[in-house]
Amino acid sequence: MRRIRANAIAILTVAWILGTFYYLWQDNKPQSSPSSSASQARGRGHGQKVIPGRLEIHRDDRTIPLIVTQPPRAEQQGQLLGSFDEKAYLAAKQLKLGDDPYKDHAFNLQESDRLGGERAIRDTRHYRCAALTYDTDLPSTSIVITFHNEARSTLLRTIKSVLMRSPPSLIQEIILIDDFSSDPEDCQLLAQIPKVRCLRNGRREGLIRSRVRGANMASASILTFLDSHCEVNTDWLQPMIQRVKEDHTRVVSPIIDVISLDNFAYLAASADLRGGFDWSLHFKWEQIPIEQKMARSDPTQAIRTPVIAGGIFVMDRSWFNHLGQYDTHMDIWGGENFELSFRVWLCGGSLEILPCSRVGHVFRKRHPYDFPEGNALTYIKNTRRAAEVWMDEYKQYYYSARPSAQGKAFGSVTDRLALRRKLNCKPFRWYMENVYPELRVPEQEAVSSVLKQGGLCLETRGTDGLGLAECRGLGANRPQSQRWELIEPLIRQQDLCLAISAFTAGSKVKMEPCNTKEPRQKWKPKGTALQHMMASQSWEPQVIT
Ligand code: UD2
Ligand code: MN
Repeated sequence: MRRIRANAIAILTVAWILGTFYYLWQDNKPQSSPSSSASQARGRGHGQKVIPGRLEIHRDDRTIPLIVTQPPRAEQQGQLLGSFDEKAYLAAKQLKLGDDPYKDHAFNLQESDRLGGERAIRDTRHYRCAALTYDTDLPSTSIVITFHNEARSTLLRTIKSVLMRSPPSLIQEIILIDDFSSDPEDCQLLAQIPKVRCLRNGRREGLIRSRVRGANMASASILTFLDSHCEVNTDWLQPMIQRVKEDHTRVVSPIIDVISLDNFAYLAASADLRGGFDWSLHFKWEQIPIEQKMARSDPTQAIRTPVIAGGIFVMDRSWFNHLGQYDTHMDIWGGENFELSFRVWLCGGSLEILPCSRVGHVFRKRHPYDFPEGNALTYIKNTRRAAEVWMDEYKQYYYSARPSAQGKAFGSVTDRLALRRKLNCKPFRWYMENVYPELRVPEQEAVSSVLKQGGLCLETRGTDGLGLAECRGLGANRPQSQRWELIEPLIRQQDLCLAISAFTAGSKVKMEPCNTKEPRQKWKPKGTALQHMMASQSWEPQVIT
């Protein structure tokens, strides 16, 4: 008996070793034709696809540090750029000796120019992304890039990286909108590149109206927006078009990698971030909430995001038009990303970040261009419009966080409110509860009170017990157990909330972990009393602040 067991263990061990070797060999097998995208496995499965020159350094949750995307071979260059003379274009505008390389663009122009029209960059995706496959009949896209006095080298790298690192069949056209840059020649010259069209604004419009102009002349069914100082990475486009093809109401963006404004190094951004904001409508990157992070078993999965950064995203053209494009009364820069994000979520769509799509962007510390109405006033006008149209009663928190916005001109929002009604969009409360529950309503809004019934005060006892007792202390001397925070619709004590036990008459109240989605925890003030919002009976303690 013992020998049989020993034999079985030995056989299993050998099988396991062989299996491991086979797996590693499979993963490491060289590919026959390195650059052929046709060699990609078909279908949407997770079929084994082997990457050219891939080195076997897999560290889970890390990117592969040793793969760089290849620049195109010399013979491809001709086809890529047609009659466009890259050398002459770049040479015509060079930094003069002694000039400050940061002055005109708020990044180091000397470093950018040194790189020229293209370069190899590191493939920053999680290694599992390379094994994903996409439909072979993905629809093509019109790329829309608006620019105002962009540096020649960064703009050309944006365009060339798109042409080099996208399957040609997916690029219908690249539409450039020159937003009244000082030199009209950039637009004329770049339009010599195959697939590139360039429109020049007759006056400065800002990025919002410029993008709408670009979108209106697009001929593909899908729109892709890019800033004018990006470099797209390997297979950046397919994941985004795939998601939009599967559901046209999705608006998707890549992980935005960082191109250093000083030395132009291409740096991988964290894959655990999503877009968020504070009540002053200041955009920030934030960690994915821990529960969502724990639930993510597949690092290639889309990440739901409350807002997008704004510059780089893919959206179905009909859906963009149906939802009202952009608010074209917003000027120059800023706020349009909130307006679009709120509108998409509230009017039936969703926003996501796709970790398998990576695009580098030069993040800057200041605007290198002027704002005709001033930077601050323009940002206030744009964000006020977003708040007035979409934020309902929550706009009060925007005004408290940005008091300077009060009384400032923002024009009429009648048309946008009509659009919101026409599209039958949800209230902002829905967004707060379902999309961005992590955005806390400011604490100062909380009223700390006692809850009185029949002359006695409601107090917590132990971990979740409740009872009525003699009221003790006044103001700051009031004990914690009798101190309640009313943050509509919740009645809180730290992380616990007052809830009814059941929706039946006479049911008791109890304490449980706060959850804004839990109907048993929802209360509303009614005169000096509190009433449960859903229950047929009402439990009405007196509130004394
Ligand atoms: C971020 C977005 C940007 C936009 C902005 C908020 C990313 C990577 N970038 O700011 O796309 O959503 O937030 O409004 O998410 N431009 C014009 N006309 C102007 C001003 C700017 O065409 O009057 C162009 C500019 O050349 C650039 C784009 O608009 O291509 C965005 O401007 P930015 O790069 O200064 O904005 P950024 O990246 O700081
Ligand atoms: Mn930018």
